[in-house]
Amino acid sequence: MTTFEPDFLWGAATSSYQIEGAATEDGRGPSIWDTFCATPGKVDNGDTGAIAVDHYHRYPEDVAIMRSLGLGAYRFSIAWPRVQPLGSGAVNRRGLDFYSRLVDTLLDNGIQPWPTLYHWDLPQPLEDAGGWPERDTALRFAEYAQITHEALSDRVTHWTTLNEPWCSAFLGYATGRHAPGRQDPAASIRATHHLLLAHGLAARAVPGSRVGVTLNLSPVTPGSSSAEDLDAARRIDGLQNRLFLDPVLLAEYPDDVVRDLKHVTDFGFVQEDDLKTIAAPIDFLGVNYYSPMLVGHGTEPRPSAYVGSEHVVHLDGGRARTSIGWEIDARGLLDLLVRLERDHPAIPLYVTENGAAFDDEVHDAGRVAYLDGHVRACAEAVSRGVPLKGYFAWSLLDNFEWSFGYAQRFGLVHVDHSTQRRTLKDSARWYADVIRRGGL
Ligand code: GBH
Repeated sequence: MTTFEPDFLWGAATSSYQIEGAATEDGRGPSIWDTFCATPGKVDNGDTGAIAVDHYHRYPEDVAIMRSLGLGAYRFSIAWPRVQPLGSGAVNRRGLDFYSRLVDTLLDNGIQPWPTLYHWDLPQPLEDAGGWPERDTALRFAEYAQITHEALSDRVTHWTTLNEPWCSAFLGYATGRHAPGRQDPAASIRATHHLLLAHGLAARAVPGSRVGVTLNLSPVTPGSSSAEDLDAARRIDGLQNRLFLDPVLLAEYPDDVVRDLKHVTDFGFVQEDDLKTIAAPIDFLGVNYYSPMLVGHGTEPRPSAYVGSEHVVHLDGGRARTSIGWEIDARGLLDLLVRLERDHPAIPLYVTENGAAFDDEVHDAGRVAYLDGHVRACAEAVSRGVPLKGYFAWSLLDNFEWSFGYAQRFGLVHVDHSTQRRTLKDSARWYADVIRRGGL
């Protein structure tokens, strides 16, 4: 039997736009995802998060489900356009009140609230003013963080600033697969810097609380030991992992990445002291892991999220895939956690997302096997001395899976998207058992 320390935190995660719905209720302003979804061709099937899984109204039922699973913590995100409909200035009390009710309900049920301040729903007026490529967006974020912290910090102890800034920057501003759908490589690097700056400013704006940031990280393996493939792996590791880890934890941008990006942008937008701000002390690092990466050198350049590295190709590792097409490799999570401990010892780690899309309605053996393998990888990492303090399954509920719409289901709990009926999947029951036993 594999057990974890009794204080290991077991949770599940969601995000605001993916579950809340109620997009125009109680004074919420539009976000870039409302706009993106309304743009024909951007989201499969024309799906939108306008209703999503109606969590805004059904949160008492959802918290009751969390309690029945025995969750120790619930990771959710706060929608900035509910708190500040224009992204700056006026505060919308009714928006904050929703999160206040949610937090109270969680605490009444013995569940720790783990809010993330930004999971991709930028207020549209800030995008109209230039979005993340503009420095001002980071300053606005600090203000929003402070407002939200003031409202909830009497009950919330752990704050996460950003979810996956890589996605916001590169999918939002380089490939355009995510909102706001821009395709401007130089802008994606400016966005990266201002997201990181936003993180650092917000980390300072939550005094007395524990604070962290969640990154989507992945081990990157070269397809062969050829010099070209090794260089491809170095480049992708740089853009996926070190471009975010190094400024946050070491107060520097990796030289090789800056060099790789030379023909895309100089880093002239970095102002004095920015890196000091970005490296504000944090109490934990959140790690989202789904799939490893295997890369090599391609002869023909092709458009890529990895800007400046258009010659890199993504190779097939030959493993089984989930329904969204991502390869399944629990070993990748172990390698990643061990590497993080090696490169950045002593920073407490939490897996803040891990999970799989499968179509099965309720008897989801594939998801159980995926989660089982990855929880075992976590146990192995702990046994090797990695300071891993908790694990959050993605996701509590089937939800709006961004540009895939409702077609891809990551939930432990099935949601019938026409009736909003919730049904526990086998994976939810399996997870409840893991939590009850404190391991596998
Ligand atoms: C997370 O992003 C998000 O935080 C969450 O909102 C989302 O619902 C969840 O994951 C599931 O998607 O095509 O094989 O090269 C995940 C970020 C970035 C992970 C792209 C997979 C591509 C893998 N993703 N990446 S592959």
